[in-house]
Amino acid sequence: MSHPELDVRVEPAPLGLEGLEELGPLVGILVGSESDREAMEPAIAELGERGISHEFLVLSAHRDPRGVAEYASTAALRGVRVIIAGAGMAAALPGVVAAYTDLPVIGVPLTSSKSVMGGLDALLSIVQMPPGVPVACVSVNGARNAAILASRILAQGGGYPGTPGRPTLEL
Ligand code: RP5
Repeated sequence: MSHPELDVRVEPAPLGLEGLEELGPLVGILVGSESDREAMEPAIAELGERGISHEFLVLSAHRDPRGVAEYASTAALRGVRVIIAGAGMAAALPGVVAAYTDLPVIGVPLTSSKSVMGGLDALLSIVQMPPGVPVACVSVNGARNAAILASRILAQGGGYPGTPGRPTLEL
């Protein structure tokens, strides 16, 4: 709905769907801030060693909620099969991602230099998802375990043999 006299649009702009025709990697790694990058490098390294395709994006649930919604709601269409989301402090990112996708989401609570509880704050945030919106959670700064868990989820396949979209991985 719009109000021409005020020239104010009260409906949100549509989510961008650019790039949907391009096949994405199997695992999406998200972090809430550029300052989280170093803590998530073990996940990138682990997936790289296992030969599992992945992408890394900085997307904040609080500073760029529309970007998070766009990514999460289109990830499965691009072929992504598991999402790893690391965040510190209020650590809303894994939960918001899970709100927009049925893909398995693995949360990684991170220690932030600004954290008042050394990562316990992020841990409590990530594990306290409401019923119906699950997020798996590894240990504080457990990025490598998140990658290993993602690879084990992928190793289960996407359904019965021959199911369209089933990842053809040898792990
Ligand atoms: C969280 O706030 C991020 O995941 C990060 O761990 C923390 C601090 O972010 P910056 O202020 O360093 O960007 O949302």
